[in-house]
Amino acid sequence: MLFIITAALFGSFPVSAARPIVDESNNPKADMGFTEDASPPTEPLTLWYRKPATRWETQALPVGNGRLAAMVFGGVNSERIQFNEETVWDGVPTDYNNPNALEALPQVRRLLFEGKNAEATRIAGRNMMGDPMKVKSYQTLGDLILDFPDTETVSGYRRDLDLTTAISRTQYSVDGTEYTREVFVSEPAQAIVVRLTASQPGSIHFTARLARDNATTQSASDNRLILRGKLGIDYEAQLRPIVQGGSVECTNGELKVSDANDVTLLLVGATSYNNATDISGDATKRCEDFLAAIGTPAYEELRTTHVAEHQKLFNRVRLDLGSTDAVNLPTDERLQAVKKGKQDPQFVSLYFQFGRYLLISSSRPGYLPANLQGKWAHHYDAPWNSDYHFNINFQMNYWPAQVCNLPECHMPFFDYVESLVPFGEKTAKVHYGADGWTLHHLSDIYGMTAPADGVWGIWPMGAAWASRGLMEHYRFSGDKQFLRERAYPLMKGAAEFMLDFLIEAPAGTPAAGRLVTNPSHSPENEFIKDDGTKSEFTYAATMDLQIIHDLFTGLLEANEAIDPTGSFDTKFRKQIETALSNLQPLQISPTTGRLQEWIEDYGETDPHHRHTSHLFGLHPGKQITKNATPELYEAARKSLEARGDSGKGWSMAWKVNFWARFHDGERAHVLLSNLLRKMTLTNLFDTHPPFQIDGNFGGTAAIAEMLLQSHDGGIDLLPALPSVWPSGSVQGLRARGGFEVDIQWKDGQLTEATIESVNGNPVTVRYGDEKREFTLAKGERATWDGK
Ligand code: FUC
Repeated sequence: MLFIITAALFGSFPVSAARPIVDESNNPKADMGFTEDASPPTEPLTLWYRKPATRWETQALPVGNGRLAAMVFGGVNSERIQFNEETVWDGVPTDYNNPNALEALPQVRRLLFEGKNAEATRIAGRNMMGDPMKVKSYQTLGDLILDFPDTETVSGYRRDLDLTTAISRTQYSVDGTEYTREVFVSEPAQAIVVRLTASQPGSIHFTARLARDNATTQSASDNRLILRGKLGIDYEAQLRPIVQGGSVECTNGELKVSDANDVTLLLVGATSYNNATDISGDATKRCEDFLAAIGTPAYEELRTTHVAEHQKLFNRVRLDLGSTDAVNLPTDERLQAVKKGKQDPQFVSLYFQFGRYLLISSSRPGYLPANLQGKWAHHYDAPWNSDYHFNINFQMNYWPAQVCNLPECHMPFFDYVESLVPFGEKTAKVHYGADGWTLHHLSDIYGMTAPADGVWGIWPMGAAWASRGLMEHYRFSGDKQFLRERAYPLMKGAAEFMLDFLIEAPAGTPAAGRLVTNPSHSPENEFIKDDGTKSEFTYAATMDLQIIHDLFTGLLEANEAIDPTGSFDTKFRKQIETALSNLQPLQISPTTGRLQEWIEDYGETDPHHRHTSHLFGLHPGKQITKNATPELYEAARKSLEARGDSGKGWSMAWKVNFWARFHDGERAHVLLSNLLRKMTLTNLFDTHPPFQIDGNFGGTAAIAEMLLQSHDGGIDLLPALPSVWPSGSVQGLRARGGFEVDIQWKDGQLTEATIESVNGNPVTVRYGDEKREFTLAKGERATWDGK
């Protein structure tokens, strides 16, 4: 019989400040003697484990719908589900610009041209930084804690995350009763859904509470739990239970469920954030509206719509690199084996699909883009604020979006970058007296576009780099309306800034008479001058020249695509052509044969520095390619050799992409193995440490880049296939020009590829030294068989 006591009679009343979060790492029961009889997954795209998570960064499992995110621990006596809502950021709308900056600019420029780097650094540090020059942190929304009756007799424990359904499941038995918990974040329902079932009726007993520092909790009518608080924004979470059987009490901020047959918990969250200048929304109403819109559907209905929505995106790409019996091991044991040198190609496929899963779960149309931790952060003061870093990390998050067939997931990046334009226009004016728009190395959700953190933040290249993402969307999709209405204006604004910012290098400098950037950095790296002094601050760092080349050539490409007769935006096109021909060219060091990182052939303080910025033109850019610029290509290879094979997670992921672009499958695989062995945590998150998601995304993109490239005037099939993946197949990758590509190979040789044309463009396809031309109508497929 259904017997539910509601708190409706008592109405809604505040009870207490939220109690502290349970830290499972201090819970001795978390390590109770779990038996090892959990069965392997039937689906190889599942992460699974034989023990609950004790540590957030390394073990808990991520679920998300692009706006909400959660980390599931899978505890037996106590479950912790930490959750996020994407706009829970500390801070308030702020004008970060510094009115003193412009006045200092000419002096700083002169000093840098004169080689007085230290003095330039001092003056720039005092006058040219944003005010304030720090952003505040993205934060957790809270924890959902479920406390169960204590037990020490658990058998058959297993927790997992099925990438194909985006559901995390915890299963175990206590005294003959099997318990199952499923957690997912539904995009259609805009809720975190927790489902508790048991094999015996009336066996579900637990208390639930919401917890967060500096928040209050309440119990409300219809048994809702409410968590509420304020940073600059107001934030709120509401949990509503749907209970079958047994009894429910909801008092003092605690929900008590006894003797239930099954329970569904719906957890919603919202803030008062409307946009970067308006935080006057109503968080409470938003939560109530979310819950009202969901109603009281059957769990199966919620689950089915969630899975269908996820699979619409996830199922587009399949990757088979071969398998071994390691596929039957729990994921932590597999990772340990990989760390010891086991070749486990299916683990690489799992890692690849995990990256796609993370993008689907942290970046959906209509919401903010994935930040440094996607949307997963348990902190109040996250590493690097869990913000948007534009000097590689943020862009790297989106490297897999197009090629891995998730262009919808790229949309939040475009929306966010566009939202920064008015702020970037102001920064361009106030800091540089320039037209157009600019942004520096990091941003937040309150319109930060000024230089941040320190003098290394005076790097006004962010807008130019970010707007290439929109051009890439056009290249892959052929969407001319998008090109004309969104990509072109954004790139044009970034270029208008550059036209004003570029300055002719004076006589006596190595770049005399050429257009250069000043001030400039090769992000976060330092050089040694002939007199032994060190500096990061300079003019015409190679990366700047490559980013500008990429932007200007991208604009010319866009201009021609919009109107092949050459009559579109003619005056501006000519300005770009002139500036491009006057831009300081890239230089090859006469002593090392490497691509120079700086305007002079300086010494390096850290030859293995994590940033390899001067190879931007090799990847993600396309200025340096095997076919078009063979000399620069060789010089870039020497630079990469010198940088070595180590680095932080994102840095290693970048190097896999570089080696793939050198068509060196063996070396790419060495770096990929390093990424998996040294920089991958038990839950497959990339570590910086502690956790930074760009390594996952960069790694996923790199695996695709090893199998398919399309940046060098055609499609390259299997350009960097390592010998450890002798046979396999990939389906559903996308190529520039508007193609979907399936590839199969055996004994290290291509056996068949099909290229489906989405736009009816002609295409050159290459495999090794062989080259074929295809002219395909829209929807037509060409087949390349291996013979
Ligand atoms: C860049 C990197 C750091 C870190 C930070 C978020 O500044 O140099 O390693 O990834 O971004």
